[in-house]
Amino acid sequence: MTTDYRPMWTKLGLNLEGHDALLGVLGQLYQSTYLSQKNRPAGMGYLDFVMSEVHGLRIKELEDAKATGRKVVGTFCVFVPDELILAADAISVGLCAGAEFGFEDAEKMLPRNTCSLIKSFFGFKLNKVCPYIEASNMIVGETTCDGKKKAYEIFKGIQPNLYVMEVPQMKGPQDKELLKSEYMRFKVELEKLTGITIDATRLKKGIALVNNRRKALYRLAALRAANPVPISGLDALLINQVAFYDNPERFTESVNKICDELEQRIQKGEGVFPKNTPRVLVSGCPMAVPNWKLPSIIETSGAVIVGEESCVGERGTQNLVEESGDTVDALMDAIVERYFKIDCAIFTPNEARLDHIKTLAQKYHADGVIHYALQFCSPYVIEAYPVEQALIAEGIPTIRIETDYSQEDIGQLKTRVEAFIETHTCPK
Ligand code: BJ8
Repeated sequence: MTTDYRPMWTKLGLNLEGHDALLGVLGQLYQSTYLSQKNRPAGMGYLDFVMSEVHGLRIKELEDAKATGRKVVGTFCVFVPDELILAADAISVGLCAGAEFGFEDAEKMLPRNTCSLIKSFFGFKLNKVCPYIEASNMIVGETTCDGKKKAYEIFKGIQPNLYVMEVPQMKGPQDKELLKSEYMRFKVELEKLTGITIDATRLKKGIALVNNRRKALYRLAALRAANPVPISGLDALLINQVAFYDNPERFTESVNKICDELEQRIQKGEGVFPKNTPRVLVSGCPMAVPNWKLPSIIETSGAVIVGEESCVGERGTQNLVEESGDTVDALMDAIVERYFKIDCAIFTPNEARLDHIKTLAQKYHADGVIHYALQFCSPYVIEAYPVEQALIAEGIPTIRIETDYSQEDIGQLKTRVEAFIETHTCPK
């Protein structure tokens, strides 16, 4: 960053010392994890730029938009429909945090055995180091896992503009009705916040914007089926992570440019790793920036990641919203229809997720699946067993990994991942 953003950060109420420390760690980690990779597509330069300005230029864009009367809405879950936020001419930003920062403070309010993702956003808030939280006019929580649901009750005390949306836990007709009523309630809340009435024209525009972003991400995902793989799993993960922060039009255009380049690579038989490198699908909890620990271990252990069954990945982007409706009600139904299919582990039963994992493993020609769960995340830790059984039944090798945001288990994880790759994935 060349511009001095300190006055902006001070105005947002950030703790500059803590924020400097966080940016320092983030910069070093990015250097060692991302910039050290070989054969990266040239188009990743855009992502490098976005990351170098993630607390700078993007925040300035948000602040400039706010100065013209627009609002910023921060979210923690892919159940919160960006379509509605955009239809209200607001800006949506993902708030999930992926760094072990401020955990000591978080643990004064939360039990130690809370998942790292929750402790991280508490740590960021308590230490005032996240400009996205501080720039948000409204923050949306949801009743997904028990950890988040109960943590939001405490979070509300330090973040008064928190709004909580109810998310069903089953997939019956009454659950779909609940989701629709919650989306209608959210629509009213957004209208109150922005002073804009969400009509069918605005809603259609919001739907098209988000669908286009999804289509670009599907295009990217499909290209990873090639052998050799044209882009690393780390870079593909970063693209999926940045989707939550960036301007949707600019992001979509940049991803499509990267896809053009990847198509050329495939035509020329060029890959980021040699042909026949063992291929792995990662499945499980979402990975927020800068949680790159496991992907980095996998891709420095002789394998390439070819897909993510994750909310920062294909669980979050699968299925488009039907765009043909002409009334607010029809379009809201179409939104509900799409989001109701999300197969997060908070649902019971959750057979659809098992099918999705098998489909992705086949589609991307994965030699094995690494199931990733954050420690103390009951939904994903418990669902790891049925996932494992479903994959074994299909003859797909799998391993369960449970970890957190600390760096202490890197050596142990690397040993397990290397053994898995050596034993279960045979180069084709
Ligand atoms: S739709 S995965 S984004 S809830 S890791 S906080 S589940 S204890 S993040 Fe998620 Fe929405 Fe589901 Fe996706 Fe709880 Fe687990 Fe922590 Fe988690």
